[in-house]
Amino acid sequence: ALDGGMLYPRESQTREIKELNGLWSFRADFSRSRNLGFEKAWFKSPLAQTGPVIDMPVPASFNDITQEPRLRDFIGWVWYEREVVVPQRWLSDGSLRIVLRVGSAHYYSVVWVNGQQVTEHEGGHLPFEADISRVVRASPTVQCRITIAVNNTLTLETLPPGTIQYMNDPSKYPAGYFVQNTNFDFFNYAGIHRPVLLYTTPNVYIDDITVVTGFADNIGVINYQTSVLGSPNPTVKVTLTDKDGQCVASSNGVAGTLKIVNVNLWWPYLMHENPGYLYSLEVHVTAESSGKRYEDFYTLPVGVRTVQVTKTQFLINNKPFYFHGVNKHEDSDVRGKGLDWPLIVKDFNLLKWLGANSFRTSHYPYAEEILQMCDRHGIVVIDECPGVGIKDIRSFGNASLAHHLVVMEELVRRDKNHPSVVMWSVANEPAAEMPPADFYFKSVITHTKSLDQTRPVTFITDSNYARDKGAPYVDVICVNSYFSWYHDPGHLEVIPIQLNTQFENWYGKYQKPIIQSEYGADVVPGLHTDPPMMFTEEYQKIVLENYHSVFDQKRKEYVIGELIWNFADFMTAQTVTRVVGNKKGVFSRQRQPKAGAFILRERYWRLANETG
Ligand code: GCB
Repeated sequence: ALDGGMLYPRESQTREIKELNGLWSFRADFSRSRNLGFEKAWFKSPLAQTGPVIDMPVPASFNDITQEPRLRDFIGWVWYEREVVVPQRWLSDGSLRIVLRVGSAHYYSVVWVNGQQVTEHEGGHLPFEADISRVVRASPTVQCRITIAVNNTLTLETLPPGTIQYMNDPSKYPAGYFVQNTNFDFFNYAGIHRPVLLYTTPNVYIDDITVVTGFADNIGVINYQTSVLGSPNPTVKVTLTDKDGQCVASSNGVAGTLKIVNVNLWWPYLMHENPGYLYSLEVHVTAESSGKRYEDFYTLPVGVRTVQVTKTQFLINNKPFYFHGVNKHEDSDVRGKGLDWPLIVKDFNLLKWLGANSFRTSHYPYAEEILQMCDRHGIVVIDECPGVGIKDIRSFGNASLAHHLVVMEELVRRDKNHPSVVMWSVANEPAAEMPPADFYFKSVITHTKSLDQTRPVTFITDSNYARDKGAPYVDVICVNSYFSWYHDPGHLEVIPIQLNTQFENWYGKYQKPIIQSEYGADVVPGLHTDPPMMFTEEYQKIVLENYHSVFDQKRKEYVIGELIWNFADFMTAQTVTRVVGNKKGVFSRQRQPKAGAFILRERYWRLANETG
């Protein structure tokens, strides 16, 4: 079981936050062994004392910040460090916990405070934290030094998996070099990608909250469960307020049920005139512990909605929901995968402009800040774990599987309370035809369902329908296909028959609803030809139109969604098939529309009127 509930840090009457974003000192360990930092214990003294440092912004990927090719393509440990002043009242008040939290760092992290290791974490897309109260209080000064070493190496047992190759034939390579091979199509950006912060809680504190919602007629129901640590018998009070701040329900006890008369349900964007309705669930804990009185407050936004899958439909609040949306990446110029508010808000404005009601977090969990936006704006999310590129048979082994199960635990723990999240995706395009895929996906999907009984589970396949060994376990079939692109390049006329066959095969075998979870074509913005040729604006447009005509027939039967690949162009490794990245975006990497964006916009708004 995981340690702690990992509630998103929020300020309250009893909790404070201090952000540590901004400039950190930075050094990549270019030593031959790639291990000099550990050999010389760089965490023990200020980083600038053990060698040269450069400025590195946090959050951001480090890769595109400098002009150094060797840093862009670096594989191994990089070291981040900064000092922080811990407020005197935090230090002197022994009834407070001081917690250091990292939103995410890719891929493996070790964290020290004042030279003492406080935690380590595997996985590039989920948060981790450490109670550092004791370490900072032991220090004679209010200054404290935080050191984070991050390693981006991917192996057969990481998620996503990868392999390292050493090119060392001296007749070919004067210096020799390492390559990080992966089976996924995006650049392996690395560094501290999400906010780092300190926050406080009282010693008796709300560690976790889980809500499960439902409704009958106009009565909404919220079943809540809290976990309070630091006291064996806390008093828990829960109050629910609506958007206007009116208290609409309350309850006592660590677990309970709240009933809301005339409930405002949480609805997706364009399905209702008031999408993304959120209540505020305030948890108030009081307790006596060793003669002292403790009090903690935490407020969780809660949307009341249900999700259900039938043979042919995806139901939200008992109404058929059709996914007309996109696949995204956390990716942009300069900052790579670093969280960036202007970019986040721009992307939501573009989603709304498109009339998109949903996206998939291809191919890893996105920042919590993004899911909170989805909750508020009614953008429906298929929440994908970093199980992308599981292609090598050795990545189906026991160690890989065990880690995959833990990642699903971390993901469900983090995202279980988001109304926008309606389905988990445990993988993208694995080698699902290999014999071990059966046991592997059965295990991961069963485990995910045991962690969350309220949401359907899927993975995204590009395997043959007759040989896919994971498909029997999913609730919704999600299929990627690139007709007239990777197959029959240039032959737009093949799309209708091939897509039709794809749908009939999958539905015929499984009688489960289907989402077209990827389709698309690369466009170098501004390239035009007639007749349409690959990589032009015209070609993408016709690929889309041909796919859409088949979707329109099949959505009346069992196709429940279409997600374009991709929302925007994004960076990849350098290969012969990519021209400075993948160009299948309907927006450029700078978020300007290509011709395909206008096709989608017209379609999505029409679909919203027909299906919403
Ligand atoms: C896929 C992958 C996606 C790629 C895309 C492409 O099937 O899931 O990660 O970027 O195809 O453009 O090749």
